[in-house]
Amino acid sequence: MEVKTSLLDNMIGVGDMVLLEPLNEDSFIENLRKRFDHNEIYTYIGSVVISMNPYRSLPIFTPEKVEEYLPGLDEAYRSLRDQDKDQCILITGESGAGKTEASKLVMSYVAAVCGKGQEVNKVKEQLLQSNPVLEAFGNAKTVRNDNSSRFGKYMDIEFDFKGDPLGGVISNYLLEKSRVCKQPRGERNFHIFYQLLSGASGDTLTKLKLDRDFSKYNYLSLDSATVNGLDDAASFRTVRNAMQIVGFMEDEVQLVLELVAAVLKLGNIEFKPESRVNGFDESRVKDKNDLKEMCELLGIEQSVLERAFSYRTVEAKMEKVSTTLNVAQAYYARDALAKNLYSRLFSWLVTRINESIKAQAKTRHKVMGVLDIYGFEIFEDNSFEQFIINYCNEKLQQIFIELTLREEQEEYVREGIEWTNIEYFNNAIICDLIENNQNGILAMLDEECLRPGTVTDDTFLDKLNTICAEHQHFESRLSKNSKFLTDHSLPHSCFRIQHYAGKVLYRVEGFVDKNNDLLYRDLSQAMYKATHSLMRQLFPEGNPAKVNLKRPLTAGTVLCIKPNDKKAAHIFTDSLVCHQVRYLGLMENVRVRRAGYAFRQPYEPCLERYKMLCKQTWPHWRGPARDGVEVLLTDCSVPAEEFAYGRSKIFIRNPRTLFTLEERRRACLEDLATLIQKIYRGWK
Ligand code: AOV
Ligand code: MG
Repeated sequence: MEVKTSLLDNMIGVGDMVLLEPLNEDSFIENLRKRFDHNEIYTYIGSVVISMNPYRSLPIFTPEKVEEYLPGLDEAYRSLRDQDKDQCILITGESGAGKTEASKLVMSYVAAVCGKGQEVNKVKEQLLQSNPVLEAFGNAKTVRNDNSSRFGKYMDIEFDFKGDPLGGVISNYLLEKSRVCKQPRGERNFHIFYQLLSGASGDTLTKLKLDRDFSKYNYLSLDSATVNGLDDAASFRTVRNAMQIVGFMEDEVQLVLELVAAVLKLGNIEFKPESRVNGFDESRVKDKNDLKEMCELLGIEQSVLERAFSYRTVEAKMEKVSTTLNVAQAYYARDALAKNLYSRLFSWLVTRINESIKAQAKTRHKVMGVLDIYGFEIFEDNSFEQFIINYCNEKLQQIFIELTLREEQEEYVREGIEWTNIEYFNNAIICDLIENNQNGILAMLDEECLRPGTVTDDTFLDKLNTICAEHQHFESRLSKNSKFLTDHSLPHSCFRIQHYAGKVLYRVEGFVDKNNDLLYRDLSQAMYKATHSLMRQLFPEGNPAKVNLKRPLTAGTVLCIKPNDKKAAHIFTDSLVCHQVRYLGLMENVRVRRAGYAFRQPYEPCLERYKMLCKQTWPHWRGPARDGVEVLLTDCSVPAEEFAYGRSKIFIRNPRTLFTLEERRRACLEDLATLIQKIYRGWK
């Protein structure tokens, strides 16, 4: 048996890096490559899953197979059901590495393993079908990924005590709304625009006052409007169908599509200057047809909107003053409105989906959270959006480090388990550079946006330069960090951050505006007056409710790796994989795991749960719980090297050991139940 296993390992590599001999970076990458060549895209580091993007569909993704191929998930699910612990699955990796596909697999897995009844099936179907809806509105083709997520998503799947799904809650973070108005070269707007124009019936389009031709719309980039392998018309039918399953009424779908159409119309409104006697140019709408149609779609009085594109009311010292908008300001106001309309529609969709899929609070037992964000991005031209996206990834890497490297090692030390420390790169220093309350980049940007006087992107950069000058992860041309003073590869108006996943050069142009994201009050008031029945909900005065991310305590992790930069199957580029293996800290992770223990539990609950498996501990153990656990485990003849006794907890090396105990316990309980029934029948 042993010989067979190692022969197999030679061919297709080992399934758990913890077992890899010898362990070094070369053998690590070689192992990934062997497995990739044999369609084995999952490899473990203890409970962490490494997933290699195959860029083609493999026959392993049927629901039945999912279970077999993702034992890590199985562990998360069992812990949730048996150990009564909330679970969280964090999915990380750069753009295009396969995070979103992995998150969908988690959901298919859940659907495959648990209960079957009619009610449960409906819940499962709704949870699964929320994906196509959110992807249509929140994903887009980018240079890195034809179906790139442009928002962060956290979904809690809620279970009852039997482990059947009851429903879910989705939270969304920071949709990249600037995409609505402008897309980088080679990229598209959100899928829904193209899907609607390609897939809707002629009748629907007429009602929405739309034309099938993409080129009629300013907001749709044309150089990459059609994407190989994407059938927008078919996707539109899928999305419509999914909306129906999730529980949208026909008229709600219509309302949503009206807003999508209104955004396209809005983009076509153009302005021209009109000279005034006082010498100022005042903006006027050029051709009123698009304005008129947009107002009809939303039920807004045309004159109200027209005025809001020419004037803006400013409140000063209890007085309302009306100032005129020039053409540039009018375009700015138009785009701000489009971005707000669309992003608020997106948030509304999430709220609406949550209404359908939410579980009955009474019966909720445990949750499994799945986090899928936009992956780390480096483009030729990086702006505010990349800055925010990369910051999110930096934070996620922090959580990952905390969970797998820092907390893990600290706990061994705390519990007095023999331990040799393993060094790793902690990116907390980069997070601090960005988020520090006093002089982090975000704080400085906010401060600059609030400062009276002339604020431009360059004044913001000056400010950054003076404060960040000494930070080793920050570089700019003006930086006092002399090594970069002569670095002419760094253009003007740019700064560079050494992120955990690579150096990124950001251009400051647009940072101030995008951070301000000003929607003039006249426009939000005009929207609030609209008769379209969603508008009042989309433009309430005051703050939108904040989403807060509560992360359950224990976590499983999926790390997605991109094998090549060509979005192609069968290609494994060593240097690219190696780079990802390094920045994700995978070698350090294997080292910690190898020396470590997968599970731990305080002595009391452990003894309480398994005491029935041993005569000496059942029904009561008199004495310290630690000793009881020792007696129990010895009695169950679990090998000594499987355990370590900490100060307050028992540490178990292999999760399988725990499952064996669980199975014995279940058998024991069943025997007990049978016995009780027999006695009961005897009485009758
Ligand atoms: P991402 O979520 O990590 O990127 P996706 O999950 O969207 O990446 O994957 C990108 C593409 O790779 C998919 O559209 C598929 O074509 C292919 N792919 C990924 N995983 C698999 C798989 N398991 N099997 C087959 N093909 C796969 V981004 O959202 O851009 O960060 O912002
Ligand atoms: Mg994604």
